[in-house]
Amino acid sequence: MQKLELKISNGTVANAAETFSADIGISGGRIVAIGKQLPDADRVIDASGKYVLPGGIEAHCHIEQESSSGLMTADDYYSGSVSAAFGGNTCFVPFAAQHRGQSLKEVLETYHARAQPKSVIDYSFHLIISDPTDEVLYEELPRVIEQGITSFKVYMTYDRLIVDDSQMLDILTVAKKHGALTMIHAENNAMIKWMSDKLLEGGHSEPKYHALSHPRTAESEAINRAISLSSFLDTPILIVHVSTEAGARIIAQARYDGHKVFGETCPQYMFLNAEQMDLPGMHGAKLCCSPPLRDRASQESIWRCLQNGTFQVYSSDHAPYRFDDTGKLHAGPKPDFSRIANGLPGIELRLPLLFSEGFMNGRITLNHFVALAATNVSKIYGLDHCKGSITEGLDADIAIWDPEEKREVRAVDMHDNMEFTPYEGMHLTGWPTTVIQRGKVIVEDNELQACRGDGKFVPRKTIDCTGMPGRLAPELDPARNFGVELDL
Ligand code: DUC
Ligand code: ZN
Ligand code: ZN
Repeated sequence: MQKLELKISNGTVANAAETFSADIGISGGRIVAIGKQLPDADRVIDASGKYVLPGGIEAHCHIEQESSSGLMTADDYYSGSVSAAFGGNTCFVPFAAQHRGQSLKEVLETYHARAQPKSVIDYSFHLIISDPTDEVLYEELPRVIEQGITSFKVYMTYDRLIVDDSQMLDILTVAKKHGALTMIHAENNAMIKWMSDKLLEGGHSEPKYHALSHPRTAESEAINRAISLSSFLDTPILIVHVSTEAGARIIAQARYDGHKVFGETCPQYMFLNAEQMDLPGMHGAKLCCSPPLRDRASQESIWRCLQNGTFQVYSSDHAPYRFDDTGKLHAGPKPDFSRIANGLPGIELRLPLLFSEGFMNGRITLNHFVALAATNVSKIYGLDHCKGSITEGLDADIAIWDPEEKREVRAVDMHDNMEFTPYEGMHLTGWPTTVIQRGKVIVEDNELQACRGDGKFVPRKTIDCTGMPGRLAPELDPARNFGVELDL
């Protein structure tokens, strides 16, 4: 074997299924050898006492994205990707959001132009679809999927984004035909509006009432409906940012029943609760997100559902809005809760929180940590041909974690463009101290070693349903519907 470019020696390597002691040899940006007594290398990193893990893949974050009302997130592709890298990630999949009237071509040109010159880590996009015209559905979407953008997000709430059930069926049908995965923001729009009106009529306008205005049942009703629609067509969906036990139970039951349903949760639903929104003045706005924070019992159920596999994906839902008129308070200094920008920062802390409070505290194994950090996402979102595990032939995307490193979380130490973190003051044990992307060190000794634009767009594979359970609804199955073959 030729001389290696980089060797990581003496570490404990973990993938989603195994943990072992080995050195990793890297050349040409790929992992080329795993074992002992590897050849010499231009550079050797000694990982004694450390864990050598696949680089994290952040699958849900809002970067340099305008909301449907035109508000820009605080992070662009530079600050967002730098923050992700310091949190142990080597790849992320932010959203490219279609606003009504826009073509998908225009949307993707915009997001490629935003990401390509700035991102320090590899990236793809999920497409948000808010205007499923015939042109979008039958001309543009198939082309987008061919370009390797193989997942879409749709909203069941928000007036400028919502798709109705019939539009959802159309989108799911296209996704099924072309092998894409549909991600669903599941909340019942009417219930949220009704509750918001009642609360505001009653004079309850402070930020903490945002949590009440999104009832738990609004989430579980919409999850149930989304699963009914997708299982009717027998096409896979992923319910994003699940916050309630009721919602998680519906997902667990659907998986048990043999439907192609995946679930995602986020650190805010495990580490934070709505009581913390009861702050003086407008400070509770910092914790406004949708779905909202719930109570302590919900936090425990969400942890349990992460442990028991109901959720396969754990993402930050980083949606950074500063506590000023560029973000949270864009509608004025004292807006009612319904006009506060929704979303929390967390891209840098997603993995340190789970490593410390999940793995180090014994709630999940190291292998489960790796699955949630990278491997599950790589499989579900079609990245496993190049990323998501420490395997010969894959990209050398690696995070070296020091389990002895203890730090207090402070907003000033974060690398995003925010001035607060909801996790301020937490003491976490275990941090990613060296991060390597395609064989190049990008974070080391608390310093960024990567340049703007070092990250590359990664085309993703279509979803492979082989081995997944599921069946067509009888009404769509020619064997059971008088032989009717619908053109789906
Ligand atoms: N949905 C998200 O996915 N993120 C932030 C806010 C929202 O409604
Ligand atoms: Zn959402
Ligand atoms: Zn989100």
